[in-house]
Amino acid sequence: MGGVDKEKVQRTVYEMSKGSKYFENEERKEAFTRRKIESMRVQCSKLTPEDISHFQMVADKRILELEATRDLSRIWLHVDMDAFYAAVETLSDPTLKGKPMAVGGMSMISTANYEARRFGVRAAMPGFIARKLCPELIFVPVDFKKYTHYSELTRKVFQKYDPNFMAASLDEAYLDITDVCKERGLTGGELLGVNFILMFWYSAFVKIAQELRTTVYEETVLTCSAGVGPNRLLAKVCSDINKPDGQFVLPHDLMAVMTFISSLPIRKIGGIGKVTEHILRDVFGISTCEDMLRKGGFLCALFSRSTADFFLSVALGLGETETPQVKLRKSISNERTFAATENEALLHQKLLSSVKVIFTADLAEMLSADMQKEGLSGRTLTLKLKTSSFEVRTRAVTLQKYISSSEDILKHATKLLKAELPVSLRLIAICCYGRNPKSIGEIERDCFLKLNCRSSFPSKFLSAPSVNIPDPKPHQNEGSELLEADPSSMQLKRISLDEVNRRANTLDDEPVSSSNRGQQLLWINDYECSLCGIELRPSFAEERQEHFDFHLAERLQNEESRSGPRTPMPRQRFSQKDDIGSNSKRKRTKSSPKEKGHIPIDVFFVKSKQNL
Ligand code: DCP
Ligand code: MG
Repeated sequence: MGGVDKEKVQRTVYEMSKGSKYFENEERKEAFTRRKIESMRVQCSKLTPEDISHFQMVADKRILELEATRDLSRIWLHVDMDAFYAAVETLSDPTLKGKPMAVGGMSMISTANYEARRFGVRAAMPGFIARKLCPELIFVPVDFKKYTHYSELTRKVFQKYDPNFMAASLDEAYLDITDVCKERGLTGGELLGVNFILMFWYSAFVKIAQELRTTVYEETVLTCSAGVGPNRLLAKVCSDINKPDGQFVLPHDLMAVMTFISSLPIRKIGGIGKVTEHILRDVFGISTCEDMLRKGGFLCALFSRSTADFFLSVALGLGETETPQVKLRKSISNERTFAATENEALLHQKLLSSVKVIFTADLAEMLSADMQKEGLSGRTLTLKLKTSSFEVRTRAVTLQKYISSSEDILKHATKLLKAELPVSLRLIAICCYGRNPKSIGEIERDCFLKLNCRSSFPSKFLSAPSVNIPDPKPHQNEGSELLEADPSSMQLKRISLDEVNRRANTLDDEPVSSSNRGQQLLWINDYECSLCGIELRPSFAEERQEHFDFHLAERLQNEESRSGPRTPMPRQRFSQKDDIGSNSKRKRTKSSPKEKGHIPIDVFFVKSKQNL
């Protein structure tokens, strides 16, 4: 946000959080990123001129292949409510209008209104730091019922424009408005290459976005922002440009897209977070999408193919254009953050008694209400826990029967939670989903269902000719091996140590992490899990990682029950997590004796980044 004294904010956050677990965790992450940057710089310096020119050709070939998948036939609109929780609270209490306010409490705030953001107050910031930044800050407690009510009102409006709209959260949705445009006499094909029609089309999109925002306001008295583009990735970037209460429409034209994306700072792209931004900037000097295309050779040389593909495709402004086939949700989840307590005795008491209230009676009720409303029942229950030292643990159980009542959810979730005690927690999330296994044939068909619209790609974005380019060099050193899960078959397969090290050149907390390399095979239309049908959008990187871990654990669990003792995993691969605390060490090796068949997922989890 403009006008924020960033230095002052950083200083205050530093002073206020110094010595805290949060601070220690941030320091650990930063040290890891610094080491990664150092090691990648060394690898870069070892590239010979021949290597560089080879990988540049590889990158150029890949750019052309990716470009061939560009689809400009759909029109996507992304809508995001402005300061959602804060705006809803201001509707309930108009005296808050114009005053800096935050929703949440002293331990954590969920969001802040724009008045408070001018002081540097932002979502997921501890309230006591927010108060230091803005002493006048008013705190309002979170009230999910209100937000759900207003969310439903907005969704009724979205439905008029796209009955299959994709809700990304309570306050955010993607709408395919192609049909609305057709109904109003506009289609994608007739616009390409004809300037005056393009202008007409553009102004029609502007009108539709404006009309939708006005209707949302009429129905809710809340403002929202919208973005229109040829795919979901671009539509989302666009909706942020004129926030709050604004919109931005990107013309459906290749040159317009390339011009727009080229100068875009990489951090604006969903999926490129702080760590990735830092690494790309400090190792390669990349700060915009154009830089990313130009340095494509280095990206192909140092990252796995899927990671390099991710970078190149976002640099081209490519994104999802098809609505996932699944209309009915097969999973449902809920998550809640609360103040972590470090006092062991207090904590124990809290977990045994008040967690029952906070988590089960409350959270499980919400979950169950949603499930029953949507006619959903689930068989797999997953519990995600974040400890006070920010370690994330995932525990899951697959039940004999499908469940949907809060009593059943409560019963099984409590069992999972009990197996973790003693522990200091700051977040509990539960997710329940059913299974909808698909055959490989179906998955492949889904993947090829995409309609591709070929277009001539401007050669100025390439640095080498596209003729007779050889395939990438095979990787040397096929010698030593480690085990990893192949998500396409859910089988363990052998990979070379060199491959592990190469994959280590993916990033820390981003969706392009090394283990996501396999995950791409697992997500149909980059949205739906091919094994169980759970829907998770690409930006839910952490959740996807956990979901992948869950399937891996499930697979290993089945294998174990069939064939006796588990295949041992290389011990050193857990080294970084083991540093987190002796408590977690103890937990990792402990399976729940009560919940037969449940083994903590972390036991199986292999993170190749830890081999750096
Ligand atoms: N939210 C949360 N914790 C976060 C981020 C958001 O609980 N770390 C909640 C509060 C937000 C709502 O989700 O109001 C929507 O999130 P957004 O990121 O869209 O943020 P806002 O709608 O508050 O603000 P903006 O105007 O930037 O969209
Ligand atoms: Mg919002």
